[in-house]
Amino acid sequence: MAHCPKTSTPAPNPAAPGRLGGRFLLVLLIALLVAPSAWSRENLQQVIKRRGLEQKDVLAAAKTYVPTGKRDEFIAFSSGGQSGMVIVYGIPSMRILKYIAVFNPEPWQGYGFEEESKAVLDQGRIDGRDITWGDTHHPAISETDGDYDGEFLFINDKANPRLAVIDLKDFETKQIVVNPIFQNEHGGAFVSENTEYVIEAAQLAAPLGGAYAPLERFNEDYRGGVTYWKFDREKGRLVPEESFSLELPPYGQDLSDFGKLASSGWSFTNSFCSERYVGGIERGRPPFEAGCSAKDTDYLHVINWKKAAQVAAAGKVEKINGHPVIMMDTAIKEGLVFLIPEPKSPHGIDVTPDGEYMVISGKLDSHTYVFSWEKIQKAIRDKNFADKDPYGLPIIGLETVLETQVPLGLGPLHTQFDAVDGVAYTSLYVDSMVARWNYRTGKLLDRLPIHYNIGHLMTMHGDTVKPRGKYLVSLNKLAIDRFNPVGPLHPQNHQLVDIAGDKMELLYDMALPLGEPHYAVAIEARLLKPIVRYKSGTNTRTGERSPYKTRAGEEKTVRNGKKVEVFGTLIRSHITPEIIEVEEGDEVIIHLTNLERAEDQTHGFTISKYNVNASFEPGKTATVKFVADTPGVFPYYCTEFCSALHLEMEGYLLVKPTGYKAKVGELMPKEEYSQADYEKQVATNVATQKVIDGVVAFITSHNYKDYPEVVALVEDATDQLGRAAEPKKKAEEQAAAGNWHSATLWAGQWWQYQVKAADIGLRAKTYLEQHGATESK
Ligand code: CUK
Ligand code: CUA
Repeated sequence: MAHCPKTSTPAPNPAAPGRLGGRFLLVLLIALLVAPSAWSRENLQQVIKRRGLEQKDVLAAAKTYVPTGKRDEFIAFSSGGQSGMVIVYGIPSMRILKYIAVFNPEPWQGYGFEEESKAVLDQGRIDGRDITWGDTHHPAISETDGDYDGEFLFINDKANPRLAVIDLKDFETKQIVVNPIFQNEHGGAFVSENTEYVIEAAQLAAPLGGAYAPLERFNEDYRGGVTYWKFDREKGRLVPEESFSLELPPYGQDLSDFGKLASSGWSFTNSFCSERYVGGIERGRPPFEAGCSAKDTDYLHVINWKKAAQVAAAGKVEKINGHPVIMMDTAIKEGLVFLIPEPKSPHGIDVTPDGEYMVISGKLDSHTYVFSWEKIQKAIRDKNFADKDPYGLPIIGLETVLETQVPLGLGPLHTQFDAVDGVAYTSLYVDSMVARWNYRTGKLLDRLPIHYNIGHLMTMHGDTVKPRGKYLVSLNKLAIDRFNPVGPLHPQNHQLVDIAGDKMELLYDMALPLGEPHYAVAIEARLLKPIVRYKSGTNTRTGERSPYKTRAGEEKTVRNGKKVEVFGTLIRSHITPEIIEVEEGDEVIIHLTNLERAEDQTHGFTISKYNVNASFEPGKTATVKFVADTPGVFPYYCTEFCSALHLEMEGYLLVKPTGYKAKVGELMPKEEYSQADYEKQVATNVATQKVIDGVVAFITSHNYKDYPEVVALVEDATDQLGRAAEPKKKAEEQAAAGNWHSATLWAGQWWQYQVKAADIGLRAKTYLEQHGATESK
């Protein structure tokens, strides 16, 4: 079917297309019948031997293999590091399902090419500059009552302090916000228990709001901070007007986490350079890394965000760049921020599922520390402070709140939790290991070597109130020798670990060749409910009906001075209009609507040499815009292999040179089809209809209504076949008038709709056969 003849030459086709499809089906059926016996020539033992596998390999394969047509139990969202994207994959298969474009243009999704998505990227402009990349670190799934609800995903950009909102209804980026006061950030995105706020903590201190100050004034003028972005779940957007920040000392704030259950209403942010050291070897000073790890401890910031929100709402703020900031004096007066010494140069701060403990690891300390929330609260209540920092913030003594201190190994970083109460997993960067331990008993339970240099790790729902256990993914920084070499730049390695048993078991290595993922989150697949199509004419980036929505039959081209605006449609296998004629220098705006309702019937659109590209999922309306400043002939076509006649989904943009005059006698090629051509085509169509009737008979006699997938296919096929009526009528009219050329072409168009219907019908038939539908006569 891929080699069906072109629209303009239907007559010379020797074989009826339906019969061709039928033959394909026959061949397929025979292949399916024969194949198992071919495979069974080698048994499992022989394969194990031939491939040099061990029993544990086969077991690992059986634990991770998801047979064709079956689905994964969990879906992971991984940051894509420098790619600026989010990577979506299934667990346990580790099959990559999608790259979601967030901070950078991405052609497949049309992101940054269509006007609608350009508008999203434009929200991320900084100081009038396009920022076409991001360093994504921490994805966060929206939560309800402290557990993932599967509605939204947030991701931060560490390099250019930004947050993005992805709607999990369609896995598309809907919003980017720029932090109004920071110069960079790291401790985002983390969400509160009911996604009231998304937190973003600064990292490298700088004057708030972007002003200049010399490094000599670091202690006085440089500041850190945290921003609480208000989230409006109804609208699915962050609300800058209702968001606020807290000014913090220039301590290099790092990761954050929200409290939950017992510690509800509070948030925690650690820091890694409370020395406030400023390097500068060019000024003869020891480097940052030496000065920033001189002291034994840094500070955990304990913040009462619920109260802070009230203080901000009461207007006790300073406006910086129009954004409300609670200054440190106010924070001290209102009792909003408390510091606790923590092991030096820590990385992760992770609140236990019950919210009772805060787990902190210092990269340069082999212990992981567990702070007790009860003890922290008591110290705050009793005003039991050991000291004040140079800015007057109260410091609670480490010993006052320390519950336990567990030696896990070298370079502990991040912690996640198990479904089993008390059990936690901590990544050991220097040891390249995962430690399994119990934060209640302080006992180390197991250690598993990984390859190599683990950063974050992730368990299923591992940072929620209800971790699911089962699997752990180790997000490794280095792959070194694990995969086939691909040059000096290596992929990253996500290793899947089975944590269901007494001993952790390594199951699978997945190469991730898209930036350096930092954190990932995994949700039960059943909690995600993405749509398969948009309401017809949707601007997918706003979720609203596009004013440019175009219905079948309402396509038009409107000229207004030097502006040419096209309102077109896409449907298998046709772009309307097929010809766009403009003058050199015209501004061309093309709005297209994908009229399809069928699942996965995406069309793409490109015009050669004009950097025009877009993606149209079923129901989507989008716009491309350019100035036709180069005269010439520019083919356009659909970029998705959407049907048997996909190659014919094409057209021409004609850009007439200024002052071009048509020559006398310029005509379309001479018309040439005869009555014989027409009759041959009609015979083909009649034969095709027989095949369709046969397929329909099969489907309707096989309780197809029990299969929603087939019902959708049948609807789609019926729709396609319904479209054949009009060209059929036209063909017959033209034939009656003796216009054989035109009659042949219309008969060809009639046949095309039959071919599409047959194609879909056969897919439905195959589906029924493969799913064991029985005859219901
Ligand atoms: S970070 Cu990179 S491994 Cu940005 Cu959470 Cu720890
Ligand atoms: Cu539409 Cu190819």
